[in-house]
Amino acid sequence: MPINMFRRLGGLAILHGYIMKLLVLLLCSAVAVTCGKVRQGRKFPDGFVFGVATASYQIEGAWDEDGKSENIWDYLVHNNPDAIVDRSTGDVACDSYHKYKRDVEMMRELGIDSYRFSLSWSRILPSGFANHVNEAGVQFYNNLIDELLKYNIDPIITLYHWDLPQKLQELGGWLNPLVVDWFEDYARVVYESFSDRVKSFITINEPGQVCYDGYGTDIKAPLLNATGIGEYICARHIALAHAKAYHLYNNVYKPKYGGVCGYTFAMDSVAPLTDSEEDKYAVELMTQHQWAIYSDPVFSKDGGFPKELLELVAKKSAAQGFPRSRLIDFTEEEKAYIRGTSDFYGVNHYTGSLVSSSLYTSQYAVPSSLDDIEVGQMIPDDWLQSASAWFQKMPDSMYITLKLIQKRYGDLPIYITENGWSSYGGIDDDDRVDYYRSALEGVLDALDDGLNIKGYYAWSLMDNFEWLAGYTERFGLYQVDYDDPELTRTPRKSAFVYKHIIKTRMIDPDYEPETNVMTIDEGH
Ligand code: GBH
Repeated sequence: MPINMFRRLGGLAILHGYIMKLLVLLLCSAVAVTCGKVRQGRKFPDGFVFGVATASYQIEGAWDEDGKSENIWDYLVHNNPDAIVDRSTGDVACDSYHKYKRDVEMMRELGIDSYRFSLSWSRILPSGFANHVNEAGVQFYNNLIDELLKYNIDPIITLYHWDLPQKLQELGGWLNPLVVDWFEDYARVVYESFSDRVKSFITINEPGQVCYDGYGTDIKAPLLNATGIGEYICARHIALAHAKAYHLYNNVYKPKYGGVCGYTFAMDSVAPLTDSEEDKYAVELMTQHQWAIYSDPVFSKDGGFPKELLELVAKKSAAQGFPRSRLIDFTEEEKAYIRGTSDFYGVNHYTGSLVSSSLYTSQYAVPSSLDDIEVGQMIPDDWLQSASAWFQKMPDSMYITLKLIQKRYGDLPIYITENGWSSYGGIDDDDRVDYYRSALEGVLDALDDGLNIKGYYAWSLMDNFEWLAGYTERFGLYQVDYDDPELTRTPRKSAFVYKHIIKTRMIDPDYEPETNVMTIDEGH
């Protein structure tokens, strides 16, 4: 079996890693304890931002209150309940629409600097269009923002975290080229309403998940599953929509209020299965498929989609009898319009895999974007499994990921806009504690290398509606008791540990919280 063979080769790569670690260890003991001390003594720089992140559909609830209309997630959970593992919905979720003051209190307990949350488009614009602004929806976010500012917590708004108004979906959603204008219209309302007090905006959370998960497969709403077609049409429109919303901010609101506007990508860490040239090339192709197709148009030197991907899809499309490529390139004018439209690089990082073209099997749908690149992935057995099937703890993955950004785009300001671990529940979440510590060690390693990492947002403040996994996978620093009508939030061990890291600006691997009673420290 080729898989076994490559597992063995993967084992070799890991063995190589161990040998390197052993060498480092030996070196460290040679210069007596110093290494350990230096590592332990490392501090996050002044001004480094610590935060937590959430998203509207995952926490707000109040799905039809005060004039909000249905979005694609409301529509999915109501019309296709079997698509959600536990047949749950986000109708109530964490009820943050009503409990936002408790949420802010939790942030004060943690001592965070900044809160990243997203806005529900259909709460602000119930028709999807900017013909009518729902003042009650705007008021909810005003209340939240004012509550944050009262306690010096810096709000960072994501305009779009996957909850498209259903009415726009019925018109094609991200596959309709007009979405570029619809998004700009929505962005204008958002900037008009909030940019006097909010200084950081992210246009879109994870274009790759919007396009690939939602249109190119069926792992996110609207479950379109137009493999090899939907993700590529969406990839074009979403880059243009982002750029248009960026230009609007940059031209009109930045001069007036200051502030920044950026874009956030999901990046898994991809490493070659072996040291061969083929596997290194496989890493490049998987990178192009996974995130560079979305970020190259904005951050690469020449703009546009990745060259190899364009060529591969054109070739495959022709061989499959399509009269034109399934991935339509930008015009030169569009390339120039999109390039450079982000004030920082936002990265959501969780997991990783080893890749190789020899792991490719013909099991992929034809056409599909994985079939286009002909690369397969594997996860070594010894990577710790989280509660989410897709999520294993890859050693050093945070550091590797941050270095990939630097390698591809040079030095630019980076925000880690999400990072966290999933469990089945329970307060004693030692695996999550370990995960946060290693990820943050990776951040320190990257800072040591001179990367300009400005902040880190833990995903997530509390357990929430984990998309198709419903409430079965928990990502919270705070546990939410869904059986309790009060939806009581209880800090996990990881909450105490994160608080300690924020307070000391250091990672103490031996820190054990002495209490399970959370309090708000002075000054918060
Ligand atoms: C984030 O995305 C989201 O922004 C956030 O809303 C979410 O709650 C959080 O992750 C935790 O999931 O093909 O089934 O193997 C993370 C991005 C999630 C992208 C998993 C790839 C693979 C799904 N990644 N996904 S599957």
